[in-house]
Amino acid sequence: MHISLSCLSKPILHGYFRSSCSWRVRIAFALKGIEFDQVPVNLIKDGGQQLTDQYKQLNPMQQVPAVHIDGIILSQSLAVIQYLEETRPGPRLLPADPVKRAQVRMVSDIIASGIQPLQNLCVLQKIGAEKAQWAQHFIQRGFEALEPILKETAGKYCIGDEISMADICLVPQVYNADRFKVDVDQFPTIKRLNQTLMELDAFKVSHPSCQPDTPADMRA
Ligand SMILES: N[C@@H](CCC(=O)N[C@@H](CS)C(=O)NCC(=O)O)C(=O)O
Repeated sequence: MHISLSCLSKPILHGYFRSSCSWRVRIAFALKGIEFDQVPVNLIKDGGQQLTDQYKQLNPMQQVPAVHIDGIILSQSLAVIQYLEETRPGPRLLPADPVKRAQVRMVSDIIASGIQPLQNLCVLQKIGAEKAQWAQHFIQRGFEALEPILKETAGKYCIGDEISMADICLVPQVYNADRFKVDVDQFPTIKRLNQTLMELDAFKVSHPSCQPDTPADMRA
């Protein structure tokens, strides 16, 4: 039997403690019980280490995360999560039922395409002085769309009672909402789901407050 050596080495996550997209990948690794190494890419220091020519080789979009796994480099957190789903055992992150699976993708896309990109660092840097209001506006607008959808789809978690990629997207986005002072109390379903999910080990161990590159003054 031929086993590729690259499949035997631990995946490497190039990420940043406070990046919501890096956190998504950390949660997926934790839920699947996959050990991985982390290489910090500081988005602020040195003008942004994601902007170096060296890092651009890993992710031409010059964003984190980039994941070295099975001999390939993958960027885009949802592509990474779906690759893990298709290649690794462990709890399913996309439901078997096509309707629920579509709902998981819908909620994940609202966050990953409709909210997070609008409050991304490189966007806020272009906005300048109004950046906090800008980020707050688009998170607020996104959560106003998400709340009624989740009210319909949620059970214990975002879609029914099984943890999924939607939950992996939700929790880091709520963290960003707090950072930009969006009042999450306006969104009772989002708030309840976030609280329930934050009780789980996979969400706790992957939290920005306890990563290898978390600065001392932000450690929990
Ligand atoms: N769609 C990408 C988005 C990646 C992304 O936006 N990463 C942010 C951190 S969460 C980043 O690296 N920002 C750096 C910058 O804007 O310069 C994914 O899901 O991985």
